[in-house]
Amino acid sequence: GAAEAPAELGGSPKRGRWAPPTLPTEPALYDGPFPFYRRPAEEGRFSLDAQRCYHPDARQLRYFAPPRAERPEPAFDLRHGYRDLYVRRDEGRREGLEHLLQWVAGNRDRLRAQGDAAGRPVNADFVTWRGHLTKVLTTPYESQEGWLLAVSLFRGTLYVSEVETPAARQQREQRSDMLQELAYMGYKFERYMCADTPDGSPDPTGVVNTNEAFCTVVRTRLGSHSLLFAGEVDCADPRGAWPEPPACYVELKTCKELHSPAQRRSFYRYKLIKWWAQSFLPGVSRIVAGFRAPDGSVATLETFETMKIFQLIRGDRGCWKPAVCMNFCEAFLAFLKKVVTEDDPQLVHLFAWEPGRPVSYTRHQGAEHVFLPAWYVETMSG
Ligand code: 0WD
Ligand code: CA
Repeated sequence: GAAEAPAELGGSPKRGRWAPPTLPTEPALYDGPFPFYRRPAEEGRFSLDAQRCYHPDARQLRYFAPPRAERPEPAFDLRHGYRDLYVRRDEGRREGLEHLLQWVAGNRDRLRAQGDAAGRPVNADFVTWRGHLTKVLTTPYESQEGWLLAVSLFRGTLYVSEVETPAARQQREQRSDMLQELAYMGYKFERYMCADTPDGSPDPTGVVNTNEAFCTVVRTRLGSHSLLFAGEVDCADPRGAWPEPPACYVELKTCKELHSPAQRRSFYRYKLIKWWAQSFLPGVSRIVAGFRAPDGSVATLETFETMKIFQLIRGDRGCWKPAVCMNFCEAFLAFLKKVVTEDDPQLVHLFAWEPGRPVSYTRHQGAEHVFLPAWYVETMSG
């Protein structure tokens, strides 16, 4: 596609000395036709319970149960319970790909290439979290936060796992009470919008426990790359226009109230790109936003159809383009395939990116950055 050439650009030798290739991220280099992206198909589901324990089922799936009107009456109070009804996940525990790998190991009989007993145990070029791909998609337009992605090739499949940057770690550990309350408010919004059963109604009086999660595992293809990834989804709407997963899933978001056309344009430019990338990747068809007033109340809801977001931004010159995001992702995946060619779970290539710079990488053999657990390597080697 349009984005194949740039991978080569950074690889030129400097004054005769070999320099490892880099990948440029300027949007103009990826401005071509939208690449092939196969409609994502759900391959499986799993849940994490209140103790953060893995279950190979949909027990944590919740159901979309919005108020009848666009303006909830009375308004939702997103601050309610922050002090006394909040059980927080231990974010210091880095989980890496752990739960996704548990799902893969549990489904290994189905994931092998059909009729190919000698082939790779997971019939996909890439295995990763959806959230990591979201970061890749938005890279050409990101000016604030860089990322670090660790990559290992194991039995024919590239595994991609995020490593927290020192800057992100510092931010997380020093997060102000105000930012922590904002994060809580996002989860509280879900309690007002979701029920535990398809015909139930929300019970916003209960505890918010961020250990709980429902994840969908999808399979898709971007250009020549087959992908298997998991993402956490907020709820399903079995009565919506698209009743089948993954299109039946609804992503819930909160956002500061918009008061002027300038605020709305800025929201489209800087926030909607992340919402779009996150939901487009797994084929989630709708995003429902609650707009917060300064006192933490939500009186306005707005629905964004994922496939129609590009129409909202099309008129704004200088805005982000979905094709650029996808072409960059395709080029990045091609770059990984080109660089990481030795099949060895103990070998890790760390791909690093900071705004204003190209993507670069370093090579690490043994211990330090190894992220594929021994139990997984053993299970998948048998
Ligand atoms: O340990 C790590 N480095 C990470 C673990 C980083 C990112 C995610 N995770 C875990 C999450 O806890 C969850 O089990 O991976 C799973 C979600 O993966 P994803 O869907 O690929 O992640 P992403 O698209 O970034 O986030 C989806 C949702 C978030 O919704 P919003 O509306 O805020 O985007 O997953 C939740 C959150 O609700 N989430 C988290 N929950 C607890 N701890 C975290 C986190 N660190 N990150 C995202
Ligand atoms: Ca959400």
